[in-house]
Amino acid sequence: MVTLTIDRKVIEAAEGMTILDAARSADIEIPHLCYLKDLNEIGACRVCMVEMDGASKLITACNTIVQDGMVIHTNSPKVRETRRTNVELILSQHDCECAWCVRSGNCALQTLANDLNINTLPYEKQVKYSPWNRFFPLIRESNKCIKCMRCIQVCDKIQNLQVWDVAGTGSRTTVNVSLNRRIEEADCSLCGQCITHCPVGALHERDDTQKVFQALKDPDQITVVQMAPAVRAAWGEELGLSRDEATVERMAAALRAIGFDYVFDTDFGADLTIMEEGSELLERLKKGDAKTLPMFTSCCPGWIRFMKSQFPEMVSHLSTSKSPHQMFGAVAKTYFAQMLGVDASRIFVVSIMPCVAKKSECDLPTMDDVGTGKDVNVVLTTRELIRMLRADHINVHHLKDEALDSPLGTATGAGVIFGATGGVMEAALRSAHYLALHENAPADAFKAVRGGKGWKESTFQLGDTTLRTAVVSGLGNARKLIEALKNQEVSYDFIEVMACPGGCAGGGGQPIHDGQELAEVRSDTLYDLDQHAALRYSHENPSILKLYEDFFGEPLSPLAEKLLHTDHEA
Ligand code: HC1
Ligand code: SF4
Repeated sequence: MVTLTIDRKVIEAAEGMTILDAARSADIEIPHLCYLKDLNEIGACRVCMVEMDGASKLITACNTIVQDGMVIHTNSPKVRETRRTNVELILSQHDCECAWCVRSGNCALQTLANDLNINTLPYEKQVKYSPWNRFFPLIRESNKCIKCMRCIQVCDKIQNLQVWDVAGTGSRTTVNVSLNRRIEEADCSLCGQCITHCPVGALHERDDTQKVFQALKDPDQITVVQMAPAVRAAWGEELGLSRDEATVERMAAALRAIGFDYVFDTDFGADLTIMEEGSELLERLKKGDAKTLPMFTSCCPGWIRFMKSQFPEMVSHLSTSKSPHQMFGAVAKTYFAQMLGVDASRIFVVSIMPCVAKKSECDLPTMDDVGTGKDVNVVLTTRELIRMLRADHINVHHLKDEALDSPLGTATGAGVIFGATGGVMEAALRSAHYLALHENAPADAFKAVRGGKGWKESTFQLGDTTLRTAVVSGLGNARKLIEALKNQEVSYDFIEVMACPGGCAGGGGQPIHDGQELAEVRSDTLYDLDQHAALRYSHENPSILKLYEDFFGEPLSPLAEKLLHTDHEA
């Protein structure tokens, strides 16, 4: 331990700690902007400057290690003046158009400028505008970029994709797509982690809310909305709802208040995915073909984009099962349209997802199996849902819980846990056990696959078959796993991959809490919902059983292959 003094307070701090962390442990918050623990500790923004007795210059608190006897001042006149100048300089390169910025009210720079009472700029503005394809699901606003480097670091260190880099020199230094590429050429997975790690509004998803408002006011359209598993664990965060208040039933009431005709659940699609993917796994295991084993899950479009661009030779290992929300779209426009007695073209499907990559997934030419143009019309992120609720002045605090619609709103706990890393694997194992042995294992028998660790292995016995599984989240971990597989250092039968660290709970479309990772907390909510669910096995979902009885026949039937599976190589 070392002893130092910060703002006249004597503090004991562990060796190796930064001044910023040591101060925090004593409830002294040093303002900062670019800093992200363990990811970006480069002192680029110079906002965390502090004064140290005996030093001629101010030092950065985020990356200076504590030493015995240090005397630090976090708010001396010199510190205050320098901090203010540094923030003013950053503001001089930022467009400061807060009125229509998606991060207004949730922007670290806005908060800082307000806290420092900056109300005029003594510097000439030098804002850089770069062209960008506004149709791409991920938008970069160079005029808002503050060069904190967080996007570069998260893409590089966590996702191992190197989409972003520093461009230009001197006062023209900025961040843009690396290697002078356009974003469409950069192998971006669209995981959206750069968005959730950006402290300002320099990165955001394409806003598709107006397309949904258009459909809602069209009397010929029957609007059907589905919400992803992970959305239910996060939608209340920015609306001031506690975890207990932010129920899926209250979300249903909110979606009806917006004007949707039918409120359904992607968890239903997740249960359906399990039926198809579980059956597919058993088929592949029976065949034992090295071209398709191990089998990788296919519900994360960020991961699919990564696999196609980084390891195209491995694409045959992906499950052909579509992702749950795409299965849902195809079912809504066939089975459900038939139930209503309407043409598929009248059904407008909106998916509320924690995800940016799903915006591109629903646009794929292969995601039009019904022939209406798109099986899912629009994907909105959790953040866009919140913006729609705000735009409609819906006070969610006054809403009462409402049941979801039937039949595509009926789901099991197995569907709910899809939103957490390991959840797809666990749900699949619950049903694969039943499909293989015609009896249920206890619902928690496979919980060894849970947990936020980047790469987790487990082995299970399904009758005579030993199943070796792995679960990874984060694309850097996925790359390591594939390389280990190729080098024959590891061997598995079934692998779950989610692009975002922690799975969809930590998705790139989720509400942003600067510097906080909430995937684990949100996953706890999902596991809790599963624990208390009336049904916990996808194969026991009565609506799914009826769907097979009345429409698909059985998993992997020709109609199921047509509507619920896809060719990733097409
Ligand atoms: Fe996901 Fe999925 S779990 S991919 O992470 O398989 O987005 O939540 O909706 O489709 O069900 C996301 C979440 C989501 C799909 C499901
Ligand atoms: Fe989207 Fe989930 Fe994949 Fe992230 S982990 S890219 S949120 S599907």
